[in-house]
Amino acid sequence: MEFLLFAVDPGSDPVAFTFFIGCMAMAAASVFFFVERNSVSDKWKLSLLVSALITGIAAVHYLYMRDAWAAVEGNTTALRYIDWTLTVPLMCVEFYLLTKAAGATKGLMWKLIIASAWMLVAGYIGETTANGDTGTSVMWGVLSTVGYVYVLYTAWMGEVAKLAEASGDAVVQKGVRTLAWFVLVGWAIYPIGYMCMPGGWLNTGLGWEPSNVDLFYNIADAVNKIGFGLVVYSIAVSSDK
Ligand SMILES: *C/C=C(C)/C=C/C=C(C)/C=C/C1=C(C)CCCC1(C)C
Repeated sequence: MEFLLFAVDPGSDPVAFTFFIGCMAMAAASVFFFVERNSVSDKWKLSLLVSALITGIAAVHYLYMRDAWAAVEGNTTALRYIDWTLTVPLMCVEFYLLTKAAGATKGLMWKLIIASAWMLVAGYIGETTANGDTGTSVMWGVLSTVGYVYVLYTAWMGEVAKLAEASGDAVVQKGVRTLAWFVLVGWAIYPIGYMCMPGGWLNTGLGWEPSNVDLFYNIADAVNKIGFGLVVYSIAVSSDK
């Protein structure tokens, strides 16, 4: 019992609390997207299923990460990156599905997936090998950012943006632009968390605790995974009207 209370009491351990609430929110979002699949037209069903998968995969990982946090405080890195390696490519698939009618190719989808995989592999190496060394942390952080900037560029100015423009569909244009904002603002929360690691810039510069790594990642995941899904849902609903 004590264990359970510890994990849901925001006062004694705010990070543990965000794991708990994150798990519930992701699970609820999954049920919502999955059930709402039935109320949108056929062409949107796959997009809503992908939204449900993203939050569903996260819900399961949060269940395990919450336990890992309680048992070996802070050591959630492997689970975290497994979660991201599955869910971030699915977000790239969402961009592809939205712009497919306007001519998006599988090639575009794979470019986004490879860039985001690069971003995650470099981030994982940084988190697991830096061991308090600022140079290592910064080097892998910068290498990771190259992948991030590629996705950002594609969503704002590159192929995805051009295809949305060419679609001539105001709902798709607005939706893709909103998702691009998520990539610009929501995804930018992750490097802030990364920089809280021992040796990271915010850790050495401002003295931000390494426990903030998980706090920022949990907040970012809730914003991005549930937010992305809701945007896709609202695109489907408005375009069906
Ligand atoms: C659902 C999970 C998502 C949307 C995860 C996104 C993760 C990132 C955008 C991570 C980015 C990073 C950098 C840009 C540099 C430092 C290392 C990372 C991996 C934290």
